[in-house]
Amino acid sequence: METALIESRPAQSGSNTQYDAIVIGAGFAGMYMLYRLRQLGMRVCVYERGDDVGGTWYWNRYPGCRCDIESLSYSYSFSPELEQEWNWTERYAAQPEILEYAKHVADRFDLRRDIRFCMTVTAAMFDETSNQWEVISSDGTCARARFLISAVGCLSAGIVPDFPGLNEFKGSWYHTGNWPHEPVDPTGKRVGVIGTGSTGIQFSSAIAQSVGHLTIFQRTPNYSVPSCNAPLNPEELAEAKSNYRSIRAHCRYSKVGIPYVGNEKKAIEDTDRSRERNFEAAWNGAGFCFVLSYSDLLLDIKSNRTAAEFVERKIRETVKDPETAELLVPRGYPLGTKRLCVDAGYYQIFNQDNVSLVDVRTSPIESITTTGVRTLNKDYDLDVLVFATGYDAITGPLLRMDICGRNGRSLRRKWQGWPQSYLGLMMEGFPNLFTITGPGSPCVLVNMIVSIEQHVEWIADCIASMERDGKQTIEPDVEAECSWTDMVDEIANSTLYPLTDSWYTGKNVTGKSSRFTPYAGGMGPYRRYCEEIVEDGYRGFQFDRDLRQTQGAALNSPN
Ligand code: NA7
Repeated sequence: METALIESRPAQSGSNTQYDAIVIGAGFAGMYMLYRLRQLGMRVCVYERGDDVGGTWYWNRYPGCRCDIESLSYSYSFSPELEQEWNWTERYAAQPEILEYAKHVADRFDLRRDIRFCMTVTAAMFDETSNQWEVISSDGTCARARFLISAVGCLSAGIVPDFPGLNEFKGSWYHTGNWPHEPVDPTGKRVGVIGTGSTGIQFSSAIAQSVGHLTIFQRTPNYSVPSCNAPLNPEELAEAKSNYRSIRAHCRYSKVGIPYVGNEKKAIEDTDRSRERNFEAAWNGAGFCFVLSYSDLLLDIKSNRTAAEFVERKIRETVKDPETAELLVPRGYPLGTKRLCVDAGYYQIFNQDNVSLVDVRTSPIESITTTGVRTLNKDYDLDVLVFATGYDAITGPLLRMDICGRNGRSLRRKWQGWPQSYLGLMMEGFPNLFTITGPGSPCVLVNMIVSIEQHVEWIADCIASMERDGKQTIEPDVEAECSWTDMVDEIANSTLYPLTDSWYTGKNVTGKSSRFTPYAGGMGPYRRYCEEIVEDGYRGFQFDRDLRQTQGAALNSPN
């Protein structure tokens, strides 16, 4: 049964307002955090940059935008009533449907009354005399709260490369992560897309039929597999609804937070024939789970090669022009170490006369002109230019804000070398600041909603236990933080991920320190670890830390 909401005190607007907790962001993480904090009877305010809920799914409105995790598991599990009343229509939900779901959740739980929309948090300072966070927002107002919870998402700080001349472009240009709310009709137009990650691939596949001409500027080819998306029929939906509790229970302790049971076999130990059969079956139905078709694809380079060769062959078989096919074949990095893309007929669009591929590795983009894109070899005239150029992932959205903890120590400075965090949840020197899906947590490697729910519930339980025990502050020890960060690193180094430059490693951002950020040990093991820490009296955390100790730790800290 759903827990009844305890009537919470309403948030107040205006300057110098006092709350029990401030949450930054009203995406899936922020909405659920608000719901749980209200259950504790807390006065909560959520600050949201957009004018409605939804986070990633609010901003990413580009044609073709769709989740690569199946709808039945990419949804909240906390409310059985919500599960039963919502009907997903497709195996992989498109952005408009996910946004509708987010809005439905906001309505159903009356969340909007505690959300301040169109408010960007610019800075937050911890006041040690009162143990309060002071939070400054874009309108210059300041609010105070004992707890500050970041729910800013991992992929919300979009990057538009600094090409000279962009301001002079006479056509329209957009970043996919900041897509206009009014419809953009590409019909018959000359459209250019820079970037061939998940977003560029989804966007290009969706508009290729309707545009006059589509020019895709590719720097690195990606591995992409068919989504095999399809409508969900009433029987499938009914079956899932009747089994939701066991599906959710499985997801919580699974490796990736999805109901898919991966193959325990190693690719390298299988016969050629059986491997071929297995890859073919995964290609024709597994979508993103293609990467789970053997247990060692992300661990063993030889095994990985077998999967990579399979996909490379599919590309060559699909794309009729051999030169284009060769340009599309990824080289020099293992499959899946840049996030595996899931498409709706991407390779097929290159057989259309109105689609061309430009290799900007051999002929780099030099500038944007008034009429289009200038590469080293050629000018391309365009009406619309789309940047599918990705994000300053995981840490970017946090560091856009000026966050200062004890002794005025800034998070930007602390994370100059590497984002140190304990469990991806808290940082030493930043009391009562929680990060939902922060660096060092499984975040982007698993079903994001499962990851969010686990963090939100851990944070809510932690705050509830502090209330019970009369504790004012919590923060991790420097030792716990260092050893967790080392463990994240060690696990990453046992996989193939760090071999590749990607947004997982931060290499896509000029000047960003490069190391694989997420915890790659899996959702289930991570959840168990977090549970053990609580059972062990919040091992590695300190409550009501003695200030003199903190100053000592700060002096000894390299950051
Ligand atoms: P990604 O996966 O980071 O892709 C960005 C793409 O943009 C990628 O192909 C980049 O090439 C390309 N890019 C970036 N900067 C440039 C410049 N300056 N010139 C040419 N090409 C450039 O972002 P997405 O939005 O597609 O996906 C992010 C995640 O969102 C996705 O994995 C899902 O989890 C959801 P590069 O590879 O760096 O050579």
